[in-house]
Amino acid sequence: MSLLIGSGARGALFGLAFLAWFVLAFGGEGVNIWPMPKSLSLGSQTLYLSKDFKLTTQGTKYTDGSGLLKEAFGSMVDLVKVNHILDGRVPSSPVLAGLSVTISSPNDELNFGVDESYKLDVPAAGNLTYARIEAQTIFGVFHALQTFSQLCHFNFDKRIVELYSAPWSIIDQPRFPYRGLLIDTSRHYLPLPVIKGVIDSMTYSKLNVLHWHIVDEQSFPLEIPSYPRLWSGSYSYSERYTVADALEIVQYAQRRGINVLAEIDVPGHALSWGVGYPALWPSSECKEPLDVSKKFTFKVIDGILSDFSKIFKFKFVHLGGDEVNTSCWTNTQHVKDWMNKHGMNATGAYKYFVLRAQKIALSHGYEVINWEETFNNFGRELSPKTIVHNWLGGGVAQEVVAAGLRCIVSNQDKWYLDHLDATWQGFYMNEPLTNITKPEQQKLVIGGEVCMWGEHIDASDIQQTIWPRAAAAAERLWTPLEKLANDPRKVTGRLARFRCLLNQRGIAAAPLAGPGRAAPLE
Ligand code: CP6
Repeated sequence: MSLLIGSGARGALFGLAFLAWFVLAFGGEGVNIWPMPKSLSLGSQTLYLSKDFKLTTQGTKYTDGSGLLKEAFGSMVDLVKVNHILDGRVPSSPVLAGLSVTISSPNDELNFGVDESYKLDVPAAGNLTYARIEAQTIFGVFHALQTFSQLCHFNFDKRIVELYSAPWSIIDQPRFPYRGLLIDTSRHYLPLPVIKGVIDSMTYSKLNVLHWHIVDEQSFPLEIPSYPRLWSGSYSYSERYTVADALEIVQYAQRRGINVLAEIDVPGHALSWGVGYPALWPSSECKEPLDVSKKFTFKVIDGILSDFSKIFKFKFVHLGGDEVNTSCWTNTQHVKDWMNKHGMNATGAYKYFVLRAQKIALSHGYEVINWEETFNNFGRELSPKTIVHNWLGGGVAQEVVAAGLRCIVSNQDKWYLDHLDATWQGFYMNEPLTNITKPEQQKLVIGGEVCMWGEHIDASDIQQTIWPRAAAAAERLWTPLEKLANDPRKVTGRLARFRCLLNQRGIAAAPLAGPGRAAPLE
């Protein structure tokens, strides 16, 4: 008898624990959208997509002259496998006939701060009705299509596309205008199809900036017509990008609502430039930072940024400026003489370099992003348009916005994907506005970026190293603060499902955690 009571109590305890896990993991919400929209309501009816699922447009302002809308709709239809529906299998009712799209701005130019908001309404009952998307721009429609695709799933048993929990009413917009992912093609070359795969995967979690860290000390893979020997610093003839390749990436990204931020990291991290132009090295004994004393150095930077301005149309360019070790300058006689002549110490020469490079970029119509050391050393002496890119662990964002400059957050302890021991929970919980309370200062934090440095990854494992952790950060950057979970366990089930979706779409996203249940409670 006592045994029985005991096991009954244990059973009840187990039941309670299971319930607690279930509520935490799934929140009872039944919504499988990642990242979570700003606001939504849902019902309980299942709809079926017509085998002849159609796109129609309302209003006359947006003409889709560039075919962007048609292309995005076609991609969405492919994702949800409308073409796999078997003839005669769609039930007679309730069938969704298609999507009706209204875009209020005729402009389809992508740049920073473009309106990405949308409304998505899916009706319930009725037959051959249309779901409705309303957006200011085509880029809002792109996000709406991604959300719509996540309401659908292919039923392999019946061979039809089901849409769950109609009617839906979703109002959505991003919390931050800058939601980035860094890739690094200097440490390991990444073939074009791999970069395109990364761009595809970014659209699924609504990231909108591909930060292309193209060149660094190890290799210079990009063709620069103004200085055609620069790409002599590539690893090999095949590990190169022509101007046409770079344009192809930029256009591929743009057509999916993603801007490409190009970087040259100067004056440190630029050793490979001197393979083709050894005059850029202070001496053959020490080859970086770039020789600050030569006019030629700045002529080359001017040539690169002039060529960039024809390829990279994003309003920002990244000029690096991190990890500058000036000992090569102070140990090289002609550089030392030059610094003496101009009354500069090593830090002064570093500042001179950063500010001069900024002026060159501004002259080509760019606004400049620099890694945070430039702010830590030179503060308000930087161009007031500078965006400071955080990466060190110290929480510099607070000081940057207090100085009136804009900031991008990439805290290496939280958002560096090359740190393999950084968990998705840590990615989810990294709050860009930590300790920033004044609304006018909050606005200066334009967003954040996860960084996939390339020293230890290449084409073989980049996707599984990026995902699903980048998706955790993507929700932090997209979803309003009050809708974000305060405990990552509350989103485990939804994120686990999203990463399965990535797998189904051909993205090699890694499992959330070790063996067994997707996320252990403790
Ligand atoms: N390359 C460049 C890097 C890093 C940075 N800049 C880096 C530094 C420390 C870590 C990871 C990456 N590999 N050009 C710093 C912005 Cl832990």
